[in-house]
Amino acid sequence: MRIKVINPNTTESMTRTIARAAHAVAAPGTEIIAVSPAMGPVSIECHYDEAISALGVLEEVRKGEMNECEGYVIACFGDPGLLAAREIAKGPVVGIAEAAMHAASFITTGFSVVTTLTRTCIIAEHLAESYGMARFCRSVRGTDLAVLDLERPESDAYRVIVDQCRRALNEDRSGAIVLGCAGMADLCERISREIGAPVIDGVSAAVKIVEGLVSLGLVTSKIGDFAAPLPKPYKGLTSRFQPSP
Ligand code: 2AL
Repeated sequence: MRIKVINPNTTESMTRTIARAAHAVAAPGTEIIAVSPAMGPVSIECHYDEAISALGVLEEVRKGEMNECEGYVIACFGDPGLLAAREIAKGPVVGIAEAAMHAASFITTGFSVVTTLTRTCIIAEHLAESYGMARFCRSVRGTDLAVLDLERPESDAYRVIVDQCRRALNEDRSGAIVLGCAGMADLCERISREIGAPVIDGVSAAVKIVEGLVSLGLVTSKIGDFAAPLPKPYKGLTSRFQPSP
């Protein structure tokens, strides 16, 4: 089974972190293709970054469809382009925020998301609402770490994240932590050991969910809104994204 894991930002080092997390959980026989798009922001930390990065995600899904990919993971915690990707993919497409939140809801009645910049908290809160996960989500805690700080040892990111995880368990009555950025994937096991509670990395969770769906023979339903986009002219810069008949 071939699963394409798309890092919607264009930082290759973060794509390698994501690829390691995906390979670590993939079943024997699952091929992981981890990529970042050729275009787009180096990190995604606001609505604007998300809107622009969705184009790169869609480009990678389009290429994946020509390369016999059977499922996709969108490896950014805002799940940019998720619903649009489902319209152009045959197989399942899963975002890491939805994967992590759903996984958390199976193992606790209440989880906290620990994420990067405080301004991104609202994005995670909106997603929890739209995924029906708000009643499981006891808090979304920002760390004021920029996404690329996660790559800088001098940022002390690990300590800052662990501190917020502990506060989520103690002050918010959460039973598990959802990591709110794909760039945190490599910290998951270490944080879990340190805080003594389950910690969910969405990249690993999404890979296992896509694997499970593909094994069940399930594809994205083309009945209703995930049907292929209607062919029509797209003008200007967007013309290369024009849906073909
Ligand atoms: C993310 C993420 O997962 N990748 C990225 O560039 N931004 N999410 C976040 N909340 O900062």
